[in-house]
Amino acid sequence: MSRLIIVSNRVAPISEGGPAAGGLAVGVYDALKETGGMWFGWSGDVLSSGQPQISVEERGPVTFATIGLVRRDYDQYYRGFSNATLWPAFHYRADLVQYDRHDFEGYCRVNTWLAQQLVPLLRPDDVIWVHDYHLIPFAKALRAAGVKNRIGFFLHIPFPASQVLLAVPPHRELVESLCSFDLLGFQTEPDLRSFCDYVVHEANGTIDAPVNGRPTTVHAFGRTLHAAAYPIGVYPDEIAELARAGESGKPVRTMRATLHSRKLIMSVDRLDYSKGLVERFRAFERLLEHSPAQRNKVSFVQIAPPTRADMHAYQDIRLQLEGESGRINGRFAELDWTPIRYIHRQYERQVLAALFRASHVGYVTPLRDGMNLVAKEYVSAQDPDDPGVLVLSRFAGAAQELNGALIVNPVDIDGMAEALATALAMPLVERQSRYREMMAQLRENNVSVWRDNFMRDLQAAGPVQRVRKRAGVSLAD
Ligand code: ADQ
Repeated sequence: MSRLIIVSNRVAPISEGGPAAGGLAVGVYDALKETGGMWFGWSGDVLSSGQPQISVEERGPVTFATIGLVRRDYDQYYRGFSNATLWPAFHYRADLVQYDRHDFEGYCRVNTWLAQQLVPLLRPDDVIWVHDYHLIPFAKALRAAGVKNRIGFFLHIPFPASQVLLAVPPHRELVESLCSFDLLGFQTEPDLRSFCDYVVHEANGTIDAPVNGRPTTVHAFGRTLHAAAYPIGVYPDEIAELARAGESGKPVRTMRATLHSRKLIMSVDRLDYSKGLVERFRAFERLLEHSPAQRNKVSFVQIAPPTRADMHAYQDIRLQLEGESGRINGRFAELDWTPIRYIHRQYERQVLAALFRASHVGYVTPLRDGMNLVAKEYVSAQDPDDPGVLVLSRFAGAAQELNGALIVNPVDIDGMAEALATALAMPLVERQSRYREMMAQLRENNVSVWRDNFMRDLQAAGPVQRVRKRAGVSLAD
């Protein structure tokens, strides 16, 4: 049987049940621990001297193959092009895009180098699944090294509309590189449409209409490949079990004791400007402003561990949030009540699940998000007899599936404050029916379904075909 080789920028140091602030790590690990296979990528170490060496470690059914990065590579590939150019552009923040040609060269160089490190570990029938925006040129680099295996790519973040992608100077090279994969996976249909739109209108390619739910066939840059939407899921029943088990644990008991029967609004995100935290804080403030009856009756807990803390845009958002939470608490707090509890820590998955279950509202309002697993985890963790309500941004990929949520526009502060009020007052029968609808959807499209659908289509996609055009006819060789 073929081995599954997962390649991602960061190979998560995941211990079973431990904290993992990052959706890719959670989704990929859940998918891989069932099938077994190898997970290859950056160890997270940055070396100030010496040559990085691969370390290979077996942990149960998964082999972890990791390697460090030298400082220059980290700066250009990771901090530079991946996170100062691609991340803001793909989250529609063209205003935050920084571009340096040398960083793009470094990004391509590191992709080539990582691909060369992987080659000796590969077997001829391995199936290779590459993840996320750090590794767009990876298949092209593997092909240049002679690798003939099937190679798929899944983008965890949004794929932007063409006009936004054009803000990234080497947009054409990026899309051309994507076309070296055999199968491209996106989180949602709108992301897939944006990609196809670029292919047709900016790259002179063509798209065949999809047949019977099979992936779309794309012809571009002299290649034929396939593309489809594969919304990533969670294991809802596993999360429900974790939440039940964690309910009697100390963190939740302490939280309940300090709430004194007040209602709880709960948010958990990596601290990132794409997550809409400032707007979210202001909408909670608007709720308190317009509904005096809610004062001292509701607390908002925001858990947001800092990430990419060595980048300016992340330092800025952190300062801004500290200012906002201080200002709002100063305005409304009383001797026995702090309206916003803003916490920078990571928590174990069980503790988070139990906190979700103990809360009345899951408040998930990113400005843009590929999927947002927190929204799915929140619903999964609820008590079926007394479920909380999910308030969800229409710009999270999850909003395409979770019809039972109260859908909001994250820049509409009044609209979000109204949704919070509606959620806090929602009758039990309505909460239960919304919960049941969402839970059914989460069970139907869990993380195994995501993995199996992608793998089925990758196996069927076959190795990438080079297409020669002769007298208007495409011939595959
Ligand atoms: P992220 O942007 O990291 O993921 P998300 O999907 O919400 O966003 O996943 C975050 C994960 O980290 C969740 O599983 C959450 O429970 C966990 N987490 C967050 N804060 C934590 C904390 N304080 N302690 C412990 N765990 C914490 C990227 C994309 C998303 C996409 C995922 C998966 O940006 O859009 O949904 O990949 O594809």
